[in-house]
Amino acid sequence: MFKIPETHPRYESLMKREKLVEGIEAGITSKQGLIAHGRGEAFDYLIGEKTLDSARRATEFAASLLLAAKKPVISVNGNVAALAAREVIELSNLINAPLEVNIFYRSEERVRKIKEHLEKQGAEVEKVLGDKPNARIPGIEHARARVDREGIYSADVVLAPLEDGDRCEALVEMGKKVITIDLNPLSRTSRHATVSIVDDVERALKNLISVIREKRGEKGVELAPTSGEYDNKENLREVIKEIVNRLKEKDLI
Ligand code: PTJ
Repeated sequence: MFKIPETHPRYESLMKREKLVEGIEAGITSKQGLIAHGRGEAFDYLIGEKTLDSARRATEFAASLLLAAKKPVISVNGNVAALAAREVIELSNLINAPLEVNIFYRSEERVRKIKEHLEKQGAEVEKVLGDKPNARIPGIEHARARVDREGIYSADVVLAPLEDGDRCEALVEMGKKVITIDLNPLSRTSRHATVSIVDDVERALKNLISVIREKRGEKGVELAPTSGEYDNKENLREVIKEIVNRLKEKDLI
């Protein structure tokens, strides 16, 4: 790993790049993952590399959905495995949800390596699915359609960070609640999800974990709001407003 001085003003952002490069070298991240991350970085710059209030609201709702879920599943791709393995494992244990390795640029070798990486980081072997897909998401031609019948296929709530827009739509079409984490508020994924958290994947997962811990600790917490009580498109408009206001405050527009 290239040594980045901790005093560098963009230390955290540069370390994410290093993690992805390491992910590629370890065979868990796709090369295309770097391009996808670059797009994410551009949006992160616009939001100021910190969690917006709108993302906090989305996180609150996502936490309630996950706590009320009967069968939650967390989808893991090559970028998520490189950037936030520890966080997805912690969340999986917290809400008792399996992790399902599910990748767009699929190769069986990369699926195996991601699975092994998660297990090395502490995931329980029986909790990591995805290496033996035995069902398909209807209407999707690419590899992310291939899922586990006991995992994404039969889940009622799917947390899918850095998802593909068409599959997000197909999962919603199947009647599932889809929570996504995507720095791009304009992406098809963000627009189609039940709840979109517009934030960096590592920050968003850390926030989700702490909100779930807080809600668990609360007495008599209301656990089951329906998706009707949350307007995802309205929250995405708030994201854009927050970005614009931030740029105005900085006298950039
Ligand atoms: O491992 P694989 O084969 O499944 O491939 C994973 C990628 C991410 C390469 C694949 O799913 C892909 O091509 O994704 P897209 O369609 O480029 O979408 C990725 C989205 O994630 C973009 O909208 C980015 O803005 C967003 N994004 C990138 N990095 C981050 C992010 N969102 C949150 N946190 C990030 N660190």
